Amino acid sequence: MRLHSNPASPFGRKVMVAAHELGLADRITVDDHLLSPVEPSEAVIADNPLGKLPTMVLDNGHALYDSRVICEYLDHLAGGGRLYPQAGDARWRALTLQALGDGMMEAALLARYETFLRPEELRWQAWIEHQKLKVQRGLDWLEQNVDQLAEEADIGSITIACALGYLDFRFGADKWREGHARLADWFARFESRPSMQATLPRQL
Ligand code: 99T
Repeated sequence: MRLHSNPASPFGRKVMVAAHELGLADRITVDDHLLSPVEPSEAVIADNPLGKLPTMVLDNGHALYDSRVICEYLDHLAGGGRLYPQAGDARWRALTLQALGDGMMEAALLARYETFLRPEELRWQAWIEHQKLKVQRGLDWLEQNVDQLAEEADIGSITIACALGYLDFRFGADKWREGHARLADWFARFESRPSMQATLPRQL
């Protein structure tokens, strides 16, 4: 399997953390790309019309995206039900945590594109602030509900951990740990997992 990704992408990290947890990482060849919405990669677009990372190309040539579909595919490949609790509450909880973590990463990424990518004269401060407020509300909710986060890896805990790792990587100055001590403790434990250590974000 070939994965179009980027070592800075929290969505790409989510896929690789899942792969490490499932014992599948060495079956994936990673192709790193530098791209943005205004400087897309033709190689990625050839496999995914959205031009987004991560995109996985299977050995039969079929492409899978986005990170949710790829993670579910990997879980299936590893026998199923490993990262996705099968029963009742635990399942809906893990999937909803995945949605929260993905949403926090999307909001953080939109705030980053607005500052880093958009020409200065076109920047919209209220947009940045409201994207960051989504992240802030997510952090506040997680701090209050930290008992919902599994100590073991499932699709919910992996996604939230990748979102927090992305905040450290791109928004360190915002000091998300302040006011979120219980969440910070959970993250410190989770981040020590070999799967998280093997996928630390870096600039390409
Ligand atoms: O939107 C684009 O055209 C380029 N952006 C991406 O491909 C980002 C890279 S993170 N990926 C996504 O937005 C994927 C979201 C999707 N729902 C999923 O896979 O779950 C780059 C981070 C950074 O450079 O800071």
